[in-house]
Amino acid sequence: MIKLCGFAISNYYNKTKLVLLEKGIEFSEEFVIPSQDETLLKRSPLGKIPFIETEHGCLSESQVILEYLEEQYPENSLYPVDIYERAKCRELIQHLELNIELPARRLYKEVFFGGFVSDETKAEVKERLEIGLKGLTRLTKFSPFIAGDTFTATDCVAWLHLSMVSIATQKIYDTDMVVQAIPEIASYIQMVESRSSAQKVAADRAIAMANFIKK
Ligand SMILES: N[C@@H](CCC(=O)N[C@@H](CS)C(=O)NCC(=O)O)C(=O)O
Repeated sequence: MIKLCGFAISNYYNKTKLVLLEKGIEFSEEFVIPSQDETLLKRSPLGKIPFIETEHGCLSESQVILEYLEEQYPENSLYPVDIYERAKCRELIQHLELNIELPARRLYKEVFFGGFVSDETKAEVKERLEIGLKGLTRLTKFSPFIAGDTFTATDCVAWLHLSMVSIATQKIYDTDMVVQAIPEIASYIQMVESRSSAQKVAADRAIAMANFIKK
């Protein structure tokens, strides 16, 4: 059985968990905090989460994990049949991660962990996000799902990352840059959150967040 390792506050962990739930794959979870501990580095090369444990060994990097799960468990596919459409889903995922989530991540220290981000970094991130979000809207369909008429792996990624970026930009810039770029985002998020898989991920995330704040 697949073991998902990490913690439920991480959007990369939750992306992987949502995919496991959507595909109906049996899995267990192990609470693991990122670190440079030698035992962890043997399981995850940079000490990051998430990673999974398979019958063959460990696997890190959430997108690689998604692709592995799709190939190993082809039932309940989360990609379109058409090869070009599949690639378009992956193109959207790559944009979401490289051009939106990754720049926004530089704000998380202040948004979620009580740290401080310099004004220079905030200005740099804002510029990158404006470009990234504008670029994303040249690819999104919202008809009603992000890549077309079917729920795909891209929705698993978009729901988690765009929600985080929305929270982060509201807190840092006093404006929701996601809503500004994508007016239909609220109804889209609501639609994804009507799925039982997303509800489970959100409920577990709320518990993890409450435990984190208590500490
Ligand atoms: N590209 C990685 C990103 C994973 C990642 O950055 N995870 C964060 C938690 S959300 C982490 O482990 N951070 C600890 C660190 O950067 O050392 C993936 O897709 O899995």
